Amino acid sequence: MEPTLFSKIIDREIPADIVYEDDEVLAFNDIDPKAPTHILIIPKKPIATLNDIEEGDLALVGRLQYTAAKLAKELGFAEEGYRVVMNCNEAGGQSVYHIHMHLLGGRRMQWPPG
Ligand code: DGP
Repeated sequence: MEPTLFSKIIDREIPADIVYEDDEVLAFNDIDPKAPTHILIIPKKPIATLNDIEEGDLALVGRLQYTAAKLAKELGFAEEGYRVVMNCNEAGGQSVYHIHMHLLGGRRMQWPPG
Protein backbone atom coordinates (compact mmCIF):
# COMPACT_ATOMS: atom_id res chain seq x y z
CA MET A 1 0.00 0.00 0.00
CA GLU A 2 1.31 3.48 -0.95
CA PRO A 3 1.91 5.78 2.04
CA THR A 4 -1.20 7.90 2.50
CA LEU A 5 -1.62 11.28 4.09
CA PHE A 6 -2.54 9.54 7.33
CA SER A 7 0.62 7.36 7.31
CA LYS A 8 2.55 10.62 7.01
CA ILE A 9 0.68 12.02 10.02
CA ILE A 10 1.50 8.83 11.99
CA ASP A 11 5.17 9.22 11.01
CA ARG A 12 5.11 12.94 11.90
CA GLU A 13 6.03 13.91 8.34
CA ILE A 14 2.87 16.05 8.22
CA PRO A 15 1.73 17.99 11.30
CA ALA A 16 -1.63 17.31 12.94
CA ASP A 17 -3.39 18.35 16.10
CA ILE A 18 -3.09 15.01 17.91
CA VAL A 19 -5.55 14.44 20.76
CA TYR A 20 -4.83 10.77 21.61
CA GLU A 21 -2.19 8.18 20.85
CA ASP A 22 -1.35 4.67 21.97
CA ASP A 23 0.62 1.79 20.41
CA GLU A 24 -2.14 0.97 17.93
CA VAL A 25 -4.29 4.06 17.48
CA LEU A 26 -3.88 7.76 16.72
CA ALA A 27 -6.59 10.44 16.99
CA PHE A 28 -6.34 14.00 15.67
CA ASN A 29 -8.60 16.91 14.82
CA ASP A 30 -10.05 16.94 11.29
CA ILE A 31 -8.62 19.78 9.19
CA ASP A 32 -12.13 20.64 7.89
CA PRO A 33 -14.42 20.14 10.91
CA LYS A 34 -18.10 19.37 10.33
CA ALA A 35 -19.06 19.78 14.00
CA PRO A 36 -17.69 21.68 17.03
CA THR A 37 -15.67 18.51 17.73
CA HIS A 38 -14.56 16.49 14.70
CA ILE A 39 -11.81 13.99 15.43
CA LEU A 40 -10.40 11.30 13.15
CA ILE A 41 -9.46 8.04 14.86
CA ILE A 42 -7.17 5.79 12.85
CA PRO A 43 -5.28 2.54 13.32
CA LYS A 44 -1.52 2.86 12.98
CA LYS A 45 -1.69 -0.24 10.82
CA PRO A 46 -2.47 0.86 7.25
CA ILE A 47 -5.77 -0.69 6.09
CA ALA A 48 -7.11 0.95 2.93
CA THR A 49 -10.86 0.51 3.28
CA LEU A 50 -13.47 -1.20 5.45
CA ASN A 51 -13.48 -3.96 2.81
CA ASP A 52 -9.85 -4.76 3.65
CA ILE A 53 -10.39 -5.51 7.34
CA GLU A 54 -9.38 -9.09 8.15
CA GLU A 55 -10.36 -11.28 11.08
CA GLY A 56 -7.06 -10.52 12.77
CA ASP A 57 -7.97 -6.82 12.77
CA LEU A 58 -11.21 -7.17 14.74
CA ALA A 59 -9.72 -6.12 18.08
CA LEU A 60 -8.04 -3.16 16.41
CA VAL A 61 -11.31 -2.00 14.85
CA GLY A 62 -13.00 -2.40 18.23
CA ARG A 63 -10.26 -0.21 19.67
CA LEU A 64 -11.21 2.58 17.26
CA GLN A 65 -14.78 2.50 18.57
CA TYR A 66 -13.60 2.25 22.18
CA THR A 67 -11.34 5.27 21.63
CA ALA A 68 -14.23 7.26 20.15
CA ALA A 69 -16.39 6.61 23.21
CA LYS A 70 -13.50 7.37 25.57
CA LEU A 71 -12.85 10.71 23.84
CA ALA A 72 -16.58 11.56 23.82
CA LYS A 73 -16.68 10.96 27.59
CA GLU A 74 -13.53 13.01 28.20
CA LEU A 75 -14.81 15.87 26.02
CA GLY A 76 -18.16 15.88 27.85
CA PHE A 77 -20.68 15.03 25.11
CA ALA A 78 -21.04 11.27 25.61
CA GLU A 79 -24.32 11.54 27.53
CA GLU A 80 -25.79 14.19 25.23
CA GLY A 81 -24.91 12.11 22.16
CA TYR A 82 -22.56 12.07 19.22
CA ARG A 83 -21.98 10.36 15.91
CA VAL A 84 -19.28 8.08 14.53
CA VAL A 85 -18.95 7.59 10.77
CA MET A 86 -16.72 5.46 8.59
CA ASN A 87 -16.90 6.15 4.86
CA CYS A 88 -16.03 3.36 2.41
CA ASN A 89 -14.85 3.93 -1.14
CA GLU A 90 -15.89 6.67 -3.52
CA ALA A 91 -19.68 6.49 -3.33
CA GLY A 92 -19.41 6.26 0.45
CA GLY A 93 -17.48 9.53 0.56
CA GLN A 94 -14.03 8.15 1.39
CA SER A 95 -11.19 10.43 0.29
CA VAL A 96 -8.22 9.07 2.27
CA TYR A 97 -7.50 5.36 1.76
CA HIS A 98 -6.44 4.52 5.31
CA ILE A 99 -9.48 3.59 7.38
CA HIS A 100 -10.62 6.24 9.83
CA MET A 101 -13.51 6.79 12.18
CA HIS A 102 -14.98 10.30 12.26
CA LEU A 103 -16.08 11.30 15.78
CA LEU A 104 -18.52 14.23 15.56
CA GLY A 105 -19.91 15.93 18.63
CA GLY A 106 -21.06 19.19 20.12
CA ARG A 107 -24.16 19.72 18.00
CA ARG A 108 -27.43 17.96 17.16
CA MET A 109 -26.98 15.60 14.21
CA GLN A 110 -29.44 15.24 11.33
CA TRP A 111 -30.75 11.98 9.90
CA PRO A 112 -30.41 10.78 7.19
CA PRO A 113 -26.89 12.06 6.53
CA GLY A 114 -26.24 13.50 3.08
P1 DGP B 1 -13.07 10.79 4.36
O1 DGP B 1 -13.69 11.76 3.41
O2 DGP B 1 -14.08 9.95 5.13
O3 DGP B 1 -11.99 9.97 3.70
O4 DGP B 1 -12.36 11.69 5.45
C1 DGP B 1 -11.10 12.25 5.30
C2 DGP B 1 -11.00 13.38 6.25
O5 DGP B 1 -9.64 13.75 6.34
C3 DGP B 1 -11.77 14.63 5.84
O6 DGP B 1 -12.81 14.89 6.80
C4 DGP B 1 -10.75 15.75 5.88
C5 DGP B 1 -9.57 15.14 6.61
N1 DGP B 1 -8.27 15.59 6.17
C6 DGP B 1 -7.84 15.65 4.89
N2 DGP B 1 -6.57 16.10 4.85
C7 DGP B 1 -6.21 16.33 6.15
C8 DGP B 1 -5.00 16.78 6.76
O7 DGP B 1 -3.98 17.08 6.13
N3 DGP B 1 -5.01 16.89 8.12
C9 DGP B 1 -6.12 16.57 8.87
N4 DGP B 1 -6.00 16.72 10.19
N5 DGP B 1 -7.25 16.11 8.32
C10 DGP B 1 -7.29 15.99 6.98
